[in-house]
Amino acid sequence: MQPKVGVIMGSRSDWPTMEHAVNMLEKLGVAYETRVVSAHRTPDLLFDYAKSAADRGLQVIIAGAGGAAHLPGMVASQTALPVLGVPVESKALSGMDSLLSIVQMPGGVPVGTLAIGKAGATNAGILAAQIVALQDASVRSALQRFRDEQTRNVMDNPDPRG
Ligand code: RP5
Repeated sequence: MQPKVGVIMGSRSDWPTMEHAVNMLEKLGVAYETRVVSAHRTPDLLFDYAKSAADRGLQVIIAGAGGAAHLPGMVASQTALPVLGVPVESKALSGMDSLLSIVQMPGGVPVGTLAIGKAGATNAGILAAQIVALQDASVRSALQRFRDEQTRNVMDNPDPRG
């Protein structure tokens, strides 16, 4: 299947976080591709990836990075596709560095920034699916089923003690 979502990250070390985005895309039946693309270690690859993304059929890019997390912003500078940024939890500053790097884009080049870590990656997967669902009825149905299941899980288990 032609990938509609690109899931990229600055390092293999980001995978334990970013796999949660991929897990959601799989659950929701969204075709995706995933790659390591580093803003500072492979800048030419970053430019090629971002510039060719729309022509290759991608509809949205999820970019995760930690520390001086310039990957999402640099990707956004090279494509008109929506870019969702996931701040990876860094060891030194618990992801606050990543969050502030990604969220503080100057007006004019937006990055939709998610929460630090697993929750952010999970929600990036869901948001990307919601974007794809605007033109894809089967993903729309999968999203509705996912929401119904979440609601049912809460309603069926009202006692917090288990
Ligand atoms: C960033 O530097 C990556 O996104 C990663 O979160 C962080 C550390 O990378 P490694 O040194 O673990 O490769 O570019």
